Amino acid sequence: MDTIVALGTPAGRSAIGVIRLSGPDSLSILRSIVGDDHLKPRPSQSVLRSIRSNGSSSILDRALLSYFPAPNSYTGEDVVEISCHGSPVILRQVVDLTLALGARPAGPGEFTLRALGNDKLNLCQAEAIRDLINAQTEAAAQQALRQLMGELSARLQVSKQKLIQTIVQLESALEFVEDDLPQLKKRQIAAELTDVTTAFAKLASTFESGHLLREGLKVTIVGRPNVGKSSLFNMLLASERAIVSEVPGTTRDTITERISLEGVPVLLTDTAGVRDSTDRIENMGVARTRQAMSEADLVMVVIDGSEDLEVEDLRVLSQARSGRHIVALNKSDAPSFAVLEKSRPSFEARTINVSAVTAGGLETLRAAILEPFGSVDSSNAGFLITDARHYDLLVRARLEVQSSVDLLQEGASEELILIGLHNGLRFLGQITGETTPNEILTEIFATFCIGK
Ligand SMILES: Nc1nc2c(ncn2[C@@H]2O[C@H](COP(=O)(O)OP(=O)(O)OP(=O)(O)O)[C@@H](O)[C@H]2O)c(=O)[nH]1
Ligand SMILES: [Mg+2]
Repeated sequence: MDTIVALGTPAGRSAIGVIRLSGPDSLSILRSIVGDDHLKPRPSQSVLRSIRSNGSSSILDRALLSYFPAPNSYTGEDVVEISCHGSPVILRQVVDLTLALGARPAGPGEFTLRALGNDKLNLCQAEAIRDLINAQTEAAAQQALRQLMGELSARLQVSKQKLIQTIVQLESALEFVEDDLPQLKKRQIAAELTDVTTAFAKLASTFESGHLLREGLKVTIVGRPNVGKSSLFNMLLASERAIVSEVPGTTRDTITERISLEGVPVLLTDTAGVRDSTDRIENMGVARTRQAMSEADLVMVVIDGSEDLEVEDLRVLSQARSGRHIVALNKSDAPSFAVLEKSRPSFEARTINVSAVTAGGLETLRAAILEPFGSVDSSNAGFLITDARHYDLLVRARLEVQSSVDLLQEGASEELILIGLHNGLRFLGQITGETTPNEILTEIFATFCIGK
């Protein structure tokens, strides 16, 4: 095994930059760069030393050094952490020193891959570390943390145990009994396996919310000029981000900002008002509006409820119809709003009366954005499946076990029943990593950042 090195903190200036080494030569490399052959910091202690380039008397930096001997380290190998001043110039020089002494630049997630190889964590815990780092909202970070603490593995372990017990029973029946399984035994096994499939189905059903929490939603606000798109955008952002004015055609370009709705990360895009124009720049803006509309998970069509519907409103509505959309009927504070309400045709889509001026309807609008995507209860104590890979394997495991239950009830032979159970167990093992093929592992770790 070689020794790997990477910057554990983001590239760029910062107060402190941490360089991390893992592998058998970590300590000897550390000793070389501080020029002390006997240095051995205790795991619970950091020591302050000067780092010098090889054979030179000039100091590169004063740094705090930590040493975590194998196997009690993150990777399970000898690990060294060097906390330098966070200057990109210094960090580069120190990393280069370690490279000259035989370390190799770490690939994405390679520290965690080594931790996995040394059984410091299982695969879904490793993935949780990646998700924790990437989490865009508190709720998403909470879910990642729960997965890291082993909640998913623990839940799967219960079902795994039941599957293994059933497999043992069926296999011993195969070996020792000439006759078929007694009816009572069969019923018992069927009940156990049904418990397993129910648990899988229950866990898999949390994916809709979990996926939303992890990936978030793209929401695009569209409408004809001056209906209050930018005003609503600012209201949802709780900040005066976009320019608002009474001049139609104020917004020329798309503006995107991130917000959190019930813990779901939402990328909200304000767009240029859609109308036929002879202005070249405005038309470029409208083209961008169309693009943002086509990329959205949900389109919010804004209509000015204080005025009669215009042809342009109907045009935008018909363009939005092909995808998920809601209607924000804005300016509900205006006196004409109530007057027009009586004659206004109702819209096909979910319609919310709002006012960007009084913030009336804001909560309803926030809820309506999430409504089409199922209920997201990120506040509740439920554990959620957030990763499509886990979901897919759970569904496959459930189908396999279900097929075994069906075969059992049809009176099929133990050999046949066992196939589904072994497959189910294998799929579970792929979630936690015991049976994950190497090429899949490579694919998963390619999504990690370098230095983790
Ligand atoms: N009374 C009232 N006026 C509003 C409301 N929302 C926006 N306005 C006014 O409507 C005008 C247009 O608002 P904007 O938010 O700039 O409209 P827009 O849809 O972004 O317009 P463009 O960028 O030109 O497409 C401004 O004068 C706002 O103050 C509302 O809820 N009530
Ligand atoms: Mg605008």
